[in-house]
Amino acid sequence: MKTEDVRTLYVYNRWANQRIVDACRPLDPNAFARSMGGSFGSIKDTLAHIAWAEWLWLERWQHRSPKQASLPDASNLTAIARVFHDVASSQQAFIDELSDDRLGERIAYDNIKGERWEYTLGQMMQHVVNHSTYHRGQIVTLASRRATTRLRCRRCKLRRMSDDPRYPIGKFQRREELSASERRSMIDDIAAVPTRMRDAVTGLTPAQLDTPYRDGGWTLRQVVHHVPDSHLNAYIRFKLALTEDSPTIKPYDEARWAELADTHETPVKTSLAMLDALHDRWVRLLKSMKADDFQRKLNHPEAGPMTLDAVLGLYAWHGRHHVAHITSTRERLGW
Ligand code: NI
Repeated sequence: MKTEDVRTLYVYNRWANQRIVDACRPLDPNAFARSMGGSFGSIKDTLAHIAWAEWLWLERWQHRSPKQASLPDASNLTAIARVFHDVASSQQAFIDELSDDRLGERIAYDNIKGERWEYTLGQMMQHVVNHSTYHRGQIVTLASRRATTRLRCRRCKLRRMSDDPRYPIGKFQRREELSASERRSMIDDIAAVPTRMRDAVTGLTPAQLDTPYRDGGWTLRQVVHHVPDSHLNAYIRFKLALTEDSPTIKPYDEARWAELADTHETPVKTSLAMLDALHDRWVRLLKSMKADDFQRKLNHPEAGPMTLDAVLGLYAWHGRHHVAHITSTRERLGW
């Protein structure tokens, strides 16, 4: 961690806090303070917790260990917004005096319970932003549970992302050519799917797996089995396009596949094992491809000609999309 990184991180943090405070302004005070489950229950208390934690850590950076476990006044948005403003000014003054050496300095403090802890200043400063990001995410979840308390955040598309349960991460945006770093990050997304899917279903009971992710939608079990169905096709499409000249690929009827008996009868763990094995080979193949290979095309009878960059983007989105069906259902139902 360098001073420059800290500066960038806190510019982002200030911007994100401001966005979330602004997004709360149109909420009526009842919706703002209503308890809806989650760590702190209401949007107000979650927001107050973020502001309090930023204040508390700022104190600790300066070798103080306050024991105050909440804000003195968190009665309304104006009071909380004032704390954000004051803390951000003091953080900025602190950051202006910062040096790379100081970031490595170890600071001991007593937490609220009086226990002694010690971290480097750099670790503490990074922690604060992580912590605020985590709870800002909770506020978005709380707000999206109630259509009337929807947060509007055009820049991060939060509103659109939480609007339609069919598209928890938004719709796929097709692009025919990707940069090398975009490809790397999409290949990483594909490589992560088996683990993310396993984490997403861990601890679910058979009855929970048989719950649809939305009214009239697939059950969570069908979602899990659909992903290897789809990704087996994807793997074959890549191999066809890499070995033939603009091959026409075979679409499949995903809805009818998801109704076949194996979808209902196969344990989820079988599909997780399929994903492990399939993604292992698929990711090796993707990592072996040169930039030119990603411009090879296949012909989709419905979508038309597509580059392998576009197909890569589609499946990087697709894995995240279906994992989010499960994680958003768990969040919504408090599982
Ligand atoms: Ni799908």
